Amino acid sequence: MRLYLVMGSNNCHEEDPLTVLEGALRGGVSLFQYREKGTGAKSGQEKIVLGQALMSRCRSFGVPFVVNDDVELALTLDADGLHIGQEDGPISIIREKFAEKLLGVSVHNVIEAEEAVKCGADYLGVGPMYFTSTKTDLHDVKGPDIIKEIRAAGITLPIVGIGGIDKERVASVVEAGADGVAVISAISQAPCPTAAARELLCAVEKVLHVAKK
Ligand code: TZP
Ligand code: MG
Repeated sequence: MRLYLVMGSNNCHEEDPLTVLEGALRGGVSLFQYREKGTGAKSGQEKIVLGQALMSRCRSFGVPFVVNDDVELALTLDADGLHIGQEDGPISIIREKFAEKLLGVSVHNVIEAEEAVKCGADYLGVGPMYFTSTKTDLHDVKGPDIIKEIRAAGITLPIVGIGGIDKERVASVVEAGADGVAVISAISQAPCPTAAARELLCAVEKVLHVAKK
């Protein structure tokens, strides 16, 4: 959960998504989510074909490949998991369909976090940590304090913070109790995704190692 890359084709302006993903995997991304959403997003067969190609890159690095929202696509691709939001249907029903797979849930407060835990989520995505223009239907910015609140409520499930995170902001998110960070633009828009991933991972590990001492 240390460095989670979330990405679809429209998050990559300069390079093609496969090149960006490959670079990011080299830099140490530990989990990948295929989030094909928004303007110009692929659908149907094209979405499947890109998903297969991205998944095979992840497999060659031994990194789990998770699909955003799309239950059917996750089943078609035989992905390693699915990530859902609050609007994607009852978590417990989806949990049953993905009994053997990784299930991540986006949460925005303690109540949603507790519900996701109760329904058997494997990890929580918490955000938005900071303002971001990457997501159009953005919830209110919560800041890292929401992670502290979720931890204070006794939730021990793996957590990643998401939303507007760059290398300078990693420490505040991990210090608040996250196991790692999830990013889109900090890697997909970086001039060198490998270097960007390395720096983000380094920033996460720095906090975790300090915490262990
Ligand atoms: N969910 C909450 S914020 C966000 C998602 C998918 C977008 C994160 O993108 P970025 O570029 O890392 O701010
Ligand atoms: Mg969703």
